[in-house]
Amino acid sequence: MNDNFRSGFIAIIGRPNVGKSTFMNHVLGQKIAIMSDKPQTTRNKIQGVFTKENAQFVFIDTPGIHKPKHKLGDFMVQSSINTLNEVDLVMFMVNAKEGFGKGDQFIIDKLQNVKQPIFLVINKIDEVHPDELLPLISFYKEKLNFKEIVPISALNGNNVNHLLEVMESYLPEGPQFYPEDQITDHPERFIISELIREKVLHYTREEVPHSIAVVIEGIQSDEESKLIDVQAAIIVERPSQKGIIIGKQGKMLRQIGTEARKDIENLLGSKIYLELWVKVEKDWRNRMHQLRDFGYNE
Ligand code: GDP
Ligand code: MG
Ligand code: K
Repeated sequence: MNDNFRSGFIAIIGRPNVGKSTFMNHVLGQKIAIMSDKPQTTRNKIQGVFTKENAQFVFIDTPGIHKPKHKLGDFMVQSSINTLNEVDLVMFMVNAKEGFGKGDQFIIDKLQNVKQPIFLVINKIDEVHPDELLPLISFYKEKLNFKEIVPISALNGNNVNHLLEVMESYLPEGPQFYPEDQITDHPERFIISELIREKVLHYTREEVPHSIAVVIEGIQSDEESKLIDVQAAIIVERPSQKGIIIGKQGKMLRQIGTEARKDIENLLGSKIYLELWVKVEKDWRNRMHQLRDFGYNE
């Protein structure tokens, strides 16, 4: 046994769309956290586990800290902040291309009280000229006492290995928490629901807001036919949204189903039969007592 093994929990925070999920996926090499060009796609925490010879990194992709607009927002912010007090390292990701915004300041204000080491990761460096990087680093140095500032491109992997090496040196000596081949501790049903949600958001564009949820109502696998049967409900707030998702003669829902099924089949490595339908649940975001049913069980 190796007695210099390091292990720890790393929270990834940052404004929506800075590239947190892309980073996770690059490190883990599989589509686990859901990527999208729309903000707030990732609402639950996803633990991705990366194991190398002498270390294990347990990443927590937080739902994002931002000024809440409704009760669900409050819940999400609080959940993210609580996470920061339980981890060994905080990775705050910003976008090299977009300027510093109120959203970043909000997060930095929250970080003032965090005792754990905080890394600033400047992502999307493939989108800026190298000369722009140094002024950016000086700017952020003034904002908070970051332990390290590391520029990367999560998309093409530039400098990601360096970041992992620096992170490793900050992890405490500790045990291997998870088996080597484990990359997520989330049940498949959560990942399936996120893959479906991603397709809904993608195909409906701006017409359907993030106020949708996908609930997996059942999964049965048939040993003989090697087919997995999944029943899922897409929850919307208004009948008009239901109409958009179903589309003309059900065309939109069929397209969402087909695309989601392909991703789920890739993930699980078996044939899927996906039954999808749409339900209207008025104002569900503000009904806290329902949150548990939708998987927000913090
Ligand atoms: P999250 O909301 O922070 O999880 O952000 P995502 O990982 O979903 O990324 C949002 C968008 O930014 C996606 O379209 C990504 O492809 C894109 N993106 C992420 N990282 C990079 C990067 O390093 N370079 C570029 N050019 N785009 C990136
Ligand atoms: Mg994300
Ligand atoms: K996103």
